[in-house]
Amino acid sequence: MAIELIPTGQGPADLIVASHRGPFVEDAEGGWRRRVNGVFGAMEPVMRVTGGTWVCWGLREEGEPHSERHRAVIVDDDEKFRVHEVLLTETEAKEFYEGFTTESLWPILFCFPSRLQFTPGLWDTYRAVNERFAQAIARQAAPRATVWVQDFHLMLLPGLLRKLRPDLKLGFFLHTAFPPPDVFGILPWREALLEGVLGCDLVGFHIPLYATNFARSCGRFLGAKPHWKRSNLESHALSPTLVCDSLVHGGRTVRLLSLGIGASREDIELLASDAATQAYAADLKARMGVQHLLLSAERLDYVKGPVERVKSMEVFFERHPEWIGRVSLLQVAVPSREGVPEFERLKDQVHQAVGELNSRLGTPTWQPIVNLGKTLPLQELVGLYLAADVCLVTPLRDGMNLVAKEYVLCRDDGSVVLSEFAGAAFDLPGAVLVNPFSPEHVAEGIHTALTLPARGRRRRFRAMRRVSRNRDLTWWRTAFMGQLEAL
Ligand code: GDG
Repeated sequence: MAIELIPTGQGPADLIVASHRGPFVEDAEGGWRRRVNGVFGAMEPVMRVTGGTWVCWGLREEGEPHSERHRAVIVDDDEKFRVHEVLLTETEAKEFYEGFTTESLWPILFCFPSRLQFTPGLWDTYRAVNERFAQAIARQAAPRATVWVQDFHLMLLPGLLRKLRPDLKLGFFLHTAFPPPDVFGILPWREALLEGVLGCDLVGFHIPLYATNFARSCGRFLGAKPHWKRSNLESHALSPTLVCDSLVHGGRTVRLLSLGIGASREDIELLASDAATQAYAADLKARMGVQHLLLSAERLDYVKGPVERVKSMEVFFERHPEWIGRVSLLQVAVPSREGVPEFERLKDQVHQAVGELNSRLGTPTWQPIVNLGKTLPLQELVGLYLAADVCLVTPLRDGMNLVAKEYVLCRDDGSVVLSEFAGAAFDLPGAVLVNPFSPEHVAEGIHTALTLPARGRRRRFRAMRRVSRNRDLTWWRTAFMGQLEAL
């Protein structure tokens, strides 16, 4: 798909999607490429269908007279939607993104309080950026327009918008996990963040547990009144005993929705059925020269557990030496938050761990792990899905995890070894569930996946495929927007 962005005038929009950044990055030659990230990867196909205006942050050039930039997105010669950038200076962007959201919000939402850092002043930047978004949206939204806010970077935005434009219909979707109140409560700004989200009419989460945790925090810190129901969910590491579908706060009712995001089925299936992708996959499998290829693909991030996964591979080969020389893991680690010291250190740790394992067990013709520290074109990634016998998805915690769902959409057979702490574990019943904190447990999960009898494996795969096909991105968008419009 050829993408072009051209400057255009602003007009009132009936649908506005807001996220911290936009889906495209300009390259050195003035062309545009897609940003690799679960949120943008999901919302761009949504906007191609719905149209509307995507409000996000852009970087302000030195001395640039305007504080905002408005462009039309042309995909294959058709205008699909608009992108409206709120321009931040480099310092504002750094403090907002690498600062507050990365060092304070991210570790708390994923339950890693020991990684939390507080730098004085960053909260003020976070609030100021949310205010700038609110003003930009308030100016552009048509009367009674729908605004759909994405993710934790903009938690204050709904509350600010409700004050500026009470006529708007406001939805919010949290793409991350949401922790129990004991962990969320560590944030000194917990009340303001929750108040901000409760400015919405509808708040969406991937799974009921996150909605439950959010509602408990709203009850504890704001005195909001959640409406509880006993859950009839199957027993699972992520199943709460009580679920909440609405809460009352400040005289208003806010609906909560659990709606696991699905993969962009048309885009993925189209690439998987392409003869060039299939030829690439067959060639890759032959060149790797192993009986079974394992695949992991993710942004390089500690929540995805990349170092723990290398340890699990080591334990796997120690406990099952019969697989040495017959199994390799191809690990794609897309650079993420480059320049942030914590993430740079993680890259070094992964390289070191992979290097040590490869030099200890590898041979001139075989390596336990092949590590690719770059972004692949989507077609190549789909080629890897086709080539891999097992998809290894072992985040320590994950909101959903689309890689698992995309892998399943590409194939008729295969296995997914899946962390029981990824939202996807709730949606993919046929996966081999593992505890990613335990290398022994993951090692046994990999062995199980490789030795499942063919009939049982196909039955499990069919169960996952049914869910991934039926609850794809179109289903998710239609369900969320349908609920929001109905309020
Ligand atoms: C958040 C939450 C939640 C991966 N490698 C390459 C590549 N990818 C694409 C995949 C997939 C996406 O990136 C990653 O999806 P995740 O689900 O892992 O998303 P996160 O970035 O962690 O984002 C997550 C998600 O939001 C959606 O709500 O599931 O839990 O953390 O789509 O295809 N794409 C390309 N090259 C790669 O090498 N082109």
